[in-house]
Amino acid sequence: GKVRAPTHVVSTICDDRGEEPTYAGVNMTTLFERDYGVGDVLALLWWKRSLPAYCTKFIEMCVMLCADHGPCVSGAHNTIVAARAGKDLVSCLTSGLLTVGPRFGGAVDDAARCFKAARDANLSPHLFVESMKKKGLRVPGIGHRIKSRDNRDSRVLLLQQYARAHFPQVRYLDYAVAVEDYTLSKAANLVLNVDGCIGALFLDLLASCAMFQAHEIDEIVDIGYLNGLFVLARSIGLIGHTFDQKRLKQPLYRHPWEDVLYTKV
Ligand code: Q5B
Repeated sequence: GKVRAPTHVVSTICDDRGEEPTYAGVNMTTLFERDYGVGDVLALLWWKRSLPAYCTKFIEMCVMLCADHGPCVSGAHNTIVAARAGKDLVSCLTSGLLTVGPRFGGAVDDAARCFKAARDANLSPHLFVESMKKKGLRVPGIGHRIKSRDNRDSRVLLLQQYARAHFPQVRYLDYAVAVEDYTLSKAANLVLNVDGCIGALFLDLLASCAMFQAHEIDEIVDIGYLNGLFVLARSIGLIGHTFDQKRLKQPLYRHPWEDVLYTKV
């Protein structure tokens, strides 16, 4: 009988063997016939399904709003230093991307995990924050270096406005905002930040768009898809910073002595 030779790779998202490549079964011609955008392509390649338009528009909003946040943030700074050291595009990009983590841009998954666990367990925002404090942990998705109660992050406001107008429900966002109410009573910069807002709203999207089963939502949160949104978005800005530095022919960066405290302690 027929014996299938064992394969070394299993792949389920994209097939390039036919006349046209397909993303989760949708060929290139169809993408354009249906006027699909980047949000639709992301949904096909990340979740192997088409999502309703309000979801793909939200995904595109996340990508647009997180594309850059100036030259002073960790990622852009690393990219700029690498570009000024004469490195190639991929090195400059990855130098910046390597700073994405629990403090900078990479708190989206942990925010989603924490808000989901706390909200699903009916833990009050007060108890949730205090339980994190007892464990010596910062609340992911809360806090910002320059944003505060009196200097709100317009990205967070825009995402909230959109979700409140278009999502069937926003129970995780409401929970995150209640957490923020409590943390703001402690310090003015403990706002719901862009990572936390995307984390909470993605939980709302997954829970209410009727395209994911409960075990799939758990898997998405567990695997950690959502930092991918920040990485994808910020790559646009980091590539921009690389070209900016090269176009401006900026010299090798050296940090000024006077900005370093040289001490033996
Ligand atoms: N405290 C973001 O801290 C930052 C606390 C907290 C409880 C918290 C901090 C934090 C969680 C991780 C997170 C995403 C490091 C941020 C982003 C993208 C960005 C970036 C940009 C872009 C800022 C002072 C006191 C201490 C702390 C307490 C601080 N955060 N307590 N839960 N979450 N957040 N990251 O200002 O008693 O004095 O020891 O880790 O969500 O990355 O634009 O810059 O688009 O590029 O440096 O927006 O909040 O404050 O470290 O001096 O702490 O507040 O324990 O208390 P700061 P620190 P105490 S969005």
